[in-house]
Amino acid sequence: MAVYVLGHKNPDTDSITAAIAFAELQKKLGVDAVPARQGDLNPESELVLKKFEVEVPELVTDVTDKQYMLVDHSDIKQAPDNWDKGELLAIVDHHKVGDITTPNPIFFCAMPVGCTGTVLYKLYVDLYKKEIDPKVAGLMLSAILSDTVLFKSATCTPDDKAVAEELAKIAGVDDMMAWGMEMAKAKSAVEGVAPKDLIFRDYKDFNMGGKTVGIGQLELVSLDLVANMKDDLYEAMKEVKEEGNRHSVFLMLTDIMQEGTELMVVTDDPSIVEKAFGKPLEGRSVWLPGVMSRKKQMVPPLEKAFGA
Ligand SMILES: [Mn+2]
Repeated sequence: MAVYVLGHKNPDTDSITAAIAFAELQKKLGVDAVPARQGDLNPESELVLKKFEVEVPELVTDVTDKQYMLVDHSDIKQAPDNWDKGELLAIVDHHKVGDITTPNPIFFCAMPVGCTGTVLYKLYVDLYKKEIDPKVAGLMLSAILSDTVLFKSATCTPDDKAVAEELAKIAGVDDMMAWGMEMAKAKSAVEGVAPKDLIFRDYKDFNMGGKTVGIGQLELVSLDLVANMKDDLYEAMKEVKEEGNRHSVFLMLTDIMQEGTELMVVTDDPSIVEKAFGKPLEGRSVWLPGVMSRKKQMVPPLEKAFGA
């Protein structure tokens, strides 16, 4: 029976490539593993798969009666539909431990590093002593560059950098920073994309103190790229909030060159912003210098503010 390997909903490059890389590792261990994705590829992931000539994983959004493994998440809100009606065999992650549980013991490996790709490298090399195929190494390297925002994110650790250098050698990527910039430009492509699609491009729902809180993020080489789209984005955020019965919707407009985030906010409780970030909302947004990571600089202070 095939074992599906899945990243989170609204997949980013790490979720797509980690599914492929972990499935490849499982195959080397004799498991009939199939990489899958829970949604469409973003422009950056498309570029990455094209560059390393790797096929797009198949779409799987429901795991009823399936055996499966998760990468890059362990939160129910980001997991496939009917996650509890299939058999979960493994989780490889680099986030806080989520709310998924299992009736049986499983393989569970999470590390506080910048990318699932870094954890997978350690599984390949340290735990299972398997070779990484050059194409797969290229995917894992790309995920590290993406998740750590070219090593600038607060989530980036010395391990991520060291592993990226090893992977670049295996993949034959001579100038990884140049490749990272090429990816960042693809990630920044916003022109002609519907506002709601931009919100959902890299979006996660969280349960904070019993309330549904959505956080989207656009990583941009310049905020100028969205300067004349903010009205439309704001309207779309209001729709997203209504449709999903959400308490709040946050959109991080992250400037990776200036290294900060303009946080746009639609919420039932505007005071939550000052509670979380020590700075009040000015109109519909607030500028947060130095903030680039949703996982490390957005989710923890918001969870605290929501009393989750
Ligand atoms: Mn990740």
